[in-house]
Amino acid sequence: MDNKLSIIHMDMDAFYASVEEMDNPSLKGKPLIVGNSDRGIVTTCNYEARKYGVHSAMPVFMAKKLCPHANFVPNRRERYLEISGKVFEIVYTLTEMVEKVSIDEAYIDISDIPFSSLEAVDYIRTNVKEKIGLTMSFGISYNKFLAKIASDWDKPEGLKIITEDMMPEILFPFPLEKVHGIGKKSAEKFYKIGVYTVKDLYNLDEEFLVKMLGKGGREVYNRIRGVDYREVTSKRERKSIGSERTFVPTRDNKILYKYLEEFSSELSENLIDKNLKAKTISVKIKYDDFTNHQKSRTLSSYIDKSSDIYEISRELFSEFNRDKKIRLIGITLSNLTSSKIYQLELFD
Ligand code: TTP
Ligand code: MG
Repeated sequence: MDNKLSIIHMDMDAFYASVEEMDNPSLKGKPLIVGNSDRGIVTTCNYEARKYGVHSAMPVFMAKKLCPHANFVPNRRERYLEISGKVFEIVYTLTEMVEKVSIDEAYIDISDIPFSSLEAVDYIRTNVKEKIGLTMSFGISYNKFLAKIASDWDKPEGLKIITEDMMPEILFPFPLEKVHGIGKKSAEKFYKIGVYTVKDLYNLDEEFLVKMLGKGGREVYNRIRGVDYREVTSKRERKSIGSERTFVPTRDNKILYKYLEEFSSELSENLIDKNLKAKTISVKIKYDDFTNHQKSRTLSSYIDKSSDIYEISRELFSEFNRDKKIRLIGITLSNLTSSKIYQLELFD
């Protein structure tokens, strides 16, 4: 597949309602509406209830009018958070490049991992279904805006890929509010001048959009032409594992290599124990004068073997200036990924 299709948007299907059905299977097969009390609003509903026109943010009393025979259950936010955590744990075993947008939604950038978007989607979908029991939808594209549009394409259990050659026509039928950067208020301004869909918007020039939307107009102009430079930003700290030791300052390579060898085998065991592999190796040293120095290398493939770690850390170590004695040496492995995904049969 096209290498550039490295952005995935994932979104759980009818999230709160699906958790309620999972915890209480007798709710399945009938309209289900989740929301607090009669005076509250609907947080979500299952797909059966959507057929009656019920949707998120609608007052519960109105949902009752539209679909009186539905089951109504109150929100259990703690439970949804717990399940959300489990879903994201699975996603994080694939890559750290995950930008969580809400309790059930995230962008994933797979350009750093040796899998295609389709393989990544299959891995997440299969694991979430088997280990948790929920379904989700995915969009794949070459930027965030289009990946998000795609994940909503054929929910539930959807998968849609938007490629460059589909642009811009694929967006033309959409209502304006679908475009990131156009809220309800701005949409209404456009309706007044007869602009209802992305197609109508497409015919307007950039300066006019700036006049209507302010600075954001330029971004909207680009976005509907398939240009969106926003990056997937992971808030999660990068995981790493490491070993280091401080000792009587020395220049003796025999001692220093011995440490590297020891750490390599320690770290390799640690990786294998945790079902992880690493892609980045760093060697750090502290000289006798207490200055710290570090050399790193990111490999083209993931490793977990002691001999590989040792060989690369020796190479990195040889790059240090050796005029001074060394009082600390250590190896750190980062850019970790779950080695379990290597065993997974991605496609039958
Ligand atoms: P959504 O992903 O918007 O909706 P959903 O997962 O229920 O359904 P879909 O299959 O269309 O994705 O929101 C995720 C959860 O967030 C939803 O289950 C309930 C909650 N939520 C609210 O509490 N208030 C709201 O207004 C919306 C839209 C969602
Ligand atoms: Mg959802």
